[in-house]
Amino acid sequence: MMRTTRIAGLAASAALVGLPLAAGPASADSGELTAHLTQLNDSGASGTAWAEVDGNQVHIKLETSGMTAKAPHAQHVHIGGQSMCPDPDMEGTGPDGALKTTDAADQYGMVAVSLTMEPGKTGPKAAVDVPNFPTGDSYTYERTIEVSDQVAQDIKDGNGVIVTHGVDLDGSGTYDGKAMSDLDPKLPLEATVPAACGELDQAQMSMPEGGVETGGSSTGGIEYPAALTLGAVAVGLGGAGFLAGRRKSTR
Ligand SMILES: [Cu+2]
Repeated sequence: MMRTTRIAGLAASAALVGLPLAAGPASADSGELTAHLTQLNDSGASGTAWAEVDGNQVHIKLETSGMTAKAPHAQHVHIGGQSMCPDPDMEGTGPDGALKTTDAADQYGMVAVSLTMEPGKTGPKAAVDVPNFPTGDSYTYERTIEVSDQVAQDIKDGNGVIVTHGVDLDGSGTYDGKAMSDLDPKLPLEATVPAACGELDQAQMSMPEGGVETGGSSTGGIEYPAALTLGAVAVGLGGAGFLAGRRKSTR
Protein backbone atom coordinates (compact mmCIF):
# COMPACT_ATOMS: atom_id res chain seq x y z
CA MET A 1 0.00 0.00 0.00
CA MET A 2 2.70 2.49 1.01
CA ARG A 3 4.78 1.41 -1.94
CA THR A 4 1.91 1.93 -4.34
CA THR A 5 1.26 5.38 -2.96
CA ARG A 6 4.88 6.35 -3.29
CA ILE A 7 5.10 5.15 -6.89
CA ALA A 8 1.91 7.01 -7.74
CA GLY A 9 3.44 10.13 -6.21
CA LEU A 10 6.60 9.66 -8.24
CA ALA A 11 4.61 9.20 -11.41
CA ALA A 12 2.72 12.38 -10.72
CA SER A 13 5.91 14.41 -10.21
CA ALA A 14 7.47 12.94 -13.32
CA ALA A 15 4.39 13.88 -15.30
CA LEU A 16 4.50 17.41 -13.90
CA VAL A 17 8.04 18.04 -15.09
CA GLY A 18 7.59 16.04 -18.28
CA LEU A 19 10.22 13.45 -17.48
CA PRO A 20 10.12 10.00 -19.02
CA LEU A 21 9.59 7.40 -16.35
CA ALA A 22 11.66 4.76 -18.06
CA ALA A 23 14.99 6.20 -17.03
CA GLY A 24 16.27 3.47 -14.74
CA PRO A 25 17.91 0.20 -15.74
CA ALA A 26 15.52 -1.89 -17.78
CA SER A 27 14.15 -5.07 -16.30
CA ALA A 28 13.57 -8.08 -18.52
CA ASP A 29 9.96 -7.26 -19.32
CA SER A 30 10.16 -3.48 -19.41
CA GLY A 31 9.58 -3.44 -23.15
CA GLU A 32 12.84 -1.60 -23.81
CA LEU A 33 15.27 -3.01 -26.33
CA THR A 34 18.43 -2.01 -28.11
CA ALA A 35 20.32 -3.20 -31.17
CA HIS A 36 23.84 -2.57 -32.40
CA LEU A 37 23.87 -2.65 -36.17
CA THR A 38 26.93 -3.94 -38.00
CA GLN A 39 27.66 -4.12 -41.68
CA LEU A 40 26.60 -6.64 -44.29
CA ASN A 41 27.82 -6.67 -47.90
CA ASP A 42 31.02 -4.84 -46.79
CA SER A 43 28.91 -1.69 -46.72
CA GLY A 44 30.87 0.03 -43.96
CA ALA A 45 27.52 0.90 -42.35
CA SER A 46 26.76 0.75 -38.65
CA GLY A 47 24.13 2.01 -36.29
CA THR A 48 22.27 1.83 -33.01
CA ALA A 49 18.56 1.26 -32.52
CA TRP A 50 16.26 1.59 -29.53
CA ALA A 51 12.74 0.23 -29.28
CA GLU A 52 10.18 0.69 -26.58
CA VAL A 53 7.03 -1.42 -26.63
CA ASP A 54 3.92 -0.11 -24.86
CA GLY A 55 0.83 -2.12 -25.68
CA ASN A 56 0.50 -2.01 -29.46
CA GLN A 57 2.72 1.05 -29.80
CA VAL A 58 6.37 0.60 -30.65
CA HIS A 59 8.53 3.68 -30.37
CA ILE A 60 11.64 3.21 -32.47
CA LYS A 61 14.74 5.32 -32.78
CA LEU A 62 17.56 4.50 -35.16
CA GLU A 63 20.89 6.23 -35.71
CA THR A 64 23.00 5.17 -38.66
CA SER A 65 26.34 6.02 -40.19
CA GLY A 66 28.41 4.86 -43.13
CA MET A 67 25.38 4.25 -45.35
CA THR A 68 25.43 4.98 -49.09
CA ALA A 69 25.21 8.77 -49.43
CA LYS A 70 22.40 10.61 -51.20
CA ALA A 71 20.39 7.42 -51.52
CA PRO A 72 17.22 6.19 -49.81
CA HIS A 73 17.45 3.40 -47.29
CA ALA A 74 14.66 0.91 -46.82
CA GLN A 75 14.67 -0.22 -43.20
CA HIS A 76 12.60 -2.73 -41.31
CA VAL A 77 12.06 -4.80 -38.23
CA HIS A 78 12.37 -8.36 -39.47
CA ILE A 79 10.78 -11.18 -37.46
CA GLY A 80 11.13 -14.91 -37.94
CA GLY A 81 13.92 -17.29 -38.85
CA GLN A 82 16.39 -17.56 -36.00
CA SER A 83 15.88 -13.93 -34.87
CA MET A 84 19.51 -13.19 -35.63
CA CYS A 85 21.76 -11.44 -38.10
CA PRO A 86 23.72 -13.50 -40.61
CA ASP A 87 27.48 -13.76 -40.36
CA PRO A 88 28.85 -10.41 -41.61
CA ASP A 89 30.90 -12.26 -44.21
CA MET A 90 28.01 -14.35 -45.48
CA GLU A 91 28.00 -14.54 -49.27
CA GLY A 92 24.73 -14.50 -51.15
CA THR A 93 23.32 -15.25 -54.56
CA GLY A 94 23.88 -11.79 -56.05
CA PRO A 95 26.70 -10.81 -58.43
CA ASP A 96 30.14 -11.41 -56.86
CA GLY A 97 28.46 -13.05 -53.88
CA ALA A 98 26.38 -10.02 -52.93
CA LEU A 99 23.97 -10.91 -50.15
CA LYS A 100 20.37 -10.36 -51.22
CA THR A 101 17.76 -9.65 -48.56
CA THR A 102 16.07 -13.02 -49.03
CA ASP A 103 19.42 -14.86 -48.85
CA ALA A 104 19.43 -14.35 -45.08
CA ALA A 105 15.72 -14.90 -44.41
CA ASP A 106 16.58 -18.07 -42.48
CA GLN A 107 18.53 -15.86 -40.07
CA TYR A 108 16.34 -12.75 -39.64
CA GLY A 109 13.00 -13.78 -41.10
CA MET A 110 10.75 -11.56 -43.17
CA VAL A 111 9.77 -7.89 -43.01
CA ALA A 112 7.33 -7.36 -40.12
CA VAL A 113 7.48 -3.58 -39.73
CA SER A 114 8.55 -1.05 -42.37
CA LEU A 115 10.35 1.84 -40.71
CA THR A 116 9.05 4.53 -43.03
CA MET A 117 8.68 8.21 -42.29
CA GLU A 118 5.27 9.92 -42.14
CA PRO A 119 3.02 9.48 -44.03
CA GLY A 120 4.35 6.09 -45.11
CA LYS A 121 2.55 2.96 -44.10
CA THR A 122 4.41 0.63 -41.76
CA GLY A 123 3.33 -2.90 -42.63
CA PRO A 124 5.26 -5.47 -44.68
CA LYS A 125 3.63 -4.19 -47.90
CA ALA A 126 5.50 -0.90 -47.44
CA ALA A 127 8.85 -2.75 -47.45
CA VAL A 128 10.07 -0.92 -50.57
CA ASP A 129 8.11 2.34 -50.20
CA VAL A 130 11.22 4.18 -51.40
CA PRO A 131 9.93 7.79 -51.23
CA ASN A 132 9.13 7.44 -47.54
CA PHE A 133 12.46 6.05 -46.35
CA PRO A 134 15.28 8.21 -44.99
CA THR A 135 18.13 9.24 -47.27
CA GLY A 136 21.81 9.80 -46.69
CA ASP A 137 24.97 8.35 -45.24
CA SER A 138 24.12 9.18 -41.61
CA TYR A 139 20.65 9.84 -40.31
CA THR A 140 18.48 9.65 -37.23
CA TYR A 141 15.05 8.12 -37.57
CA GLU A 142 12.33 8.15 -34.95
CA ARG A 143 8.70 7.12 -35.10
CA THR A 144 5.98 5.56 -32.98
CA ILE A 145 4.30 2.76 -34.87
CA GLU A 146 1.18 0.76 -34.12
CA VAL A 147 1.68 -2.98 -34.54
CA SER A 148 -0.34 -6.14 -34.00
CA ASP A 149 -0.39 -7.96 -30.65
CA GLN A 150 1.85 -10.65 -32.12
CA VAL A 151 4.44 -8.25 -33.50
CA ALA A 152 4.48 -6.28 -30.23
CA GLN A 153 5.04 -9.48 -28.28
CA ASP A 154 7.74 -10.71 -30.66
CA ILE A 155 9.65 -7.45 -30.43
CA LYS A 156 9.27 -7.41 -26.63
CA ASP A 157 10.57 -10.98 -26.48
CA GLY A 158 13.71 -9.97 -28.37
CA ASN A 159 12.74 -11.65 -31.65
CA GLY A 160 13.02 -8.50 -33.78
CA VAL A 161 16.00 -7.77 -36.03
CA ILE A 162 16.62 -4.31 -37.48
CA VAL A 163 17.89 -4.36 -41.06
CA THR A 164 18.77 -1.29 -43.13
CA HIS A 165 19.11 -1.65 -46.89
CA GLY A 166 20.76 -0.11 -49.91
CA VAL A 167 24.43 -0.39 -50.84
CA ASP A 168 26.21 1.13 -53.84
CA LEU A 169 28.03 -2.16 -54.47
CA ASP A 170 29.90 -1.05 -57.62
CA GLY A 171 30.83 2.38 -56.30
CA SER A 172 29.11 4.21 -59.14
CA GLY A 173 27.61 6.74 -56.75
CA THR A 174 24.05 5.56 -57.24
CA TYR A 175 21.88 2.45 -57.15
CA ASP A 176 22.23 0.86 -60.57
CA GLY A 177 23.46 -2.25 -62.34
CA LYS A 178 21.85 -5.05 -64.29
CA ALA A 179 20.93 -7.18 -61.29
CA MET A 180 17.41 -6.48 -60.07
CA SER A 181 16.06 -6.60 -56.54
CA ASP A 182 14.65 -9.76 -55.02
CA LEU A 183 12.10 -7.57 -53.19
CA ASP A 184 10.90 -5.55 -56.18
CA PRO A 185 11.98 -6.43 -59.75
CA LYS A 186 11.56 -2.80 -60.77
CA LEU A 187 14.39 -1.72 -58.45
CA PRO A 188 18.11 -2.33 -58.87
CA LEU A 189 19.43 -4.99 -56.52
CA GLU A 190 21.72 -2.35 -54.97
CA ALA A 191 18.67 -0.46 -53.68
CA THR A 192 17.56 -3.28 -51.42
CA VAL A 193 20.56 -5.40 -50.44
CA PRO A 194 21.09 -5.37 -46.66
CA ALA A 195 23.57 -2.74 -45.50
CA ALA A 196 23.49 -3.27 -41.74
CA CYS A 197 21.83 -5.60 -39.26
CA GLY A 198 21.28 -5.61 -35.51
CA GLU A 199 19.35 -7.89 -33.17
CA LEU A 200 16.91 -6.16 -30.81
CA ASP A 201 17.77 -7.40 -27.35
CA GLN A 202 16.36 -6.39 -23.99
CA ALA A 203 17.95 -3.09 -23.18
CA GLN A 204 21.11 -2.39 -21.26
CA MET A 205 20.68 1.32 -21.93
CA SER A 206 17.65 3.51 -22.25
CA MET A 207 16.66 5.49 -25.30
CA PRO A 208 18.48 8.85 -25.35
CA GLU A 209 16.84 12.28 -25.37
CA GLY A 210 13.67 11.37 -23.51
CA GLY A 211 11.98 8.30 -24.85
CA VAL A 212 8.27 7.81 -24.84
CA GLU A 213 6.56 10.39 -22.66
CA THR A 214 4.38 8.43 -20.33
CA GLY A 215 2.43 11.00 -18.42
CA GLY A 216 0.85 14.39 -18.39
CA SER A 217 -1.18 14.66 -21.55
CA SER A 218 -4.74 13.54 -22.03
CA THR A 219 -3.88 11.61 -25.21
CA GLY A 220 -1.20 9.57 -23.48
CA GLY A 221 1.49 11.67 -25.07
CA ILE A 222 2.92 8.97 -27.32
CA GLU A 223 2.20 10.57 -30.65
CA TYR A 224 4.72 13.07 -31.85
CA PRO A 225 3.43 15.98 -33.86
CA ALA A 226 3.91 14.97 -37.47
CA ALA A 227 5.33 18.35 -38.44
CA LEU A 228 7.97 18.15 -35.74
CA THR A 229 9.06 14.65 -36.73
CA LEU A 230 9.22 15.53 -40.42
CA GLY A 231 11.13 18.69 -39.62
CA ALA A 232 13.69 16.77 -37.64
CA VAL A 233 14.09 14.22 -40.39
CA ALA A 234 14.38 16.92 -43.03
CA VAL A 235 17.21 18.57 -41.12
CA GLY A 236 18.91 15.19 -40.86
CA LEU A 237 18.67 14.74 -44.59
CA GLY A 238 20.00 18.16 -45.43
CA GLY A 239 16.50 19.62 -45.68
CA ALA A 240 16.22 21.37 -49.00
CA GLY A 241 16.31 18.41 -51.37
CA PHE A 242 13.93 16.43 -49.24
CA LEU A 243 11.44 19.25 -48.95
CA ALA A 244 11.67 19.99 -52.66
CA GLY A 245 10.91 16.36 -53.36
CA ARG A 246 7.89 16.46 -51.10
CA ARG A 247 6.59 19.64 -52.69
CA LYS A 248 6.87 18.09 -56.12
CA SER A 249 5.01 14.99 -55.07
CA THR A 250 2.07 16.93 -53.64
CA ARG A 251 1.54 18.92 -56.82
CU1 LIG B 1 14.59 -5.27 -44.25
